Amino acid sequence: MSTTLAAIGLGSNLGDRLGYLQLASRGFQQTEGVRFVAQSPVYETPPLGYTDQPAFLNMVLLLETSLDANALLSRCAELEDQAQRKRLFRNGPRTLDVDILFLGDEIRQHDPILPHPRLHERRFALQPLCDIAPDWVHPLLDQSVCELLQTCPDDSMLCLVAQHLPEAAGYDTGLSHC
Ligand code: PH2
Ligand code: MG
Ligand code: MG
Repeated sequence: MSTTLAAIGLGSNLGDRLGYLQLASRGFQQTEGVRFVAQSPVYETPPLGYTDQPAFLNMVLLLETSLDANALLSRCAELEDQAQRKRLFRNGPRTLDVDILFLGDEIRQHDPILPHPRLHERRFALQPLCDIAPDWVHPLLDQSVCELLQTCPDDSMLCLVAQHLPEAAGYDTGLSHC
């Protein structure tokens, strides 16, 4: 069966943020048709866009998958539901956001739009992606993730809070000194 490499962006800025990232990571590890390849470090990032909301934790997962774009999007939505995500308003605070950033070199104009339409404008997505897949070339912009990061107009300060997710839930990472 043919498989594709997917880059998945995770974000959380409500409640047990690290726990929600873990929920998503474990959820994908238990998904049929998905093989877990790599996880980025976890960063604390200032909210971009609508700024009157708490800081986010962001990270990226690399998955090898036989799922197509629609099936992968459904799985992302299921994991957001498991985190009791409430859609308050667009770009508002959320327990868990799970976005497909890349699915191989697939280009799509409809949900899920691929590559993610705002990936190249967002340091909170480009930095963790660059940590684990710097040479991945954006199929529309024809630049590597690393090059996109260097020219990214977003100059947010990201704070590295963990090299990887802790194994056990509820782990104290001492996020407060960020
Ligand atoms: N997600 C958004 C809007 N703004 N800012 C940060 N720092 N991290 C996010 O994940 C994020 C955001 C919409 O999905
Ligand atoms: Mg998002
Ligand atoms: Mg989303």
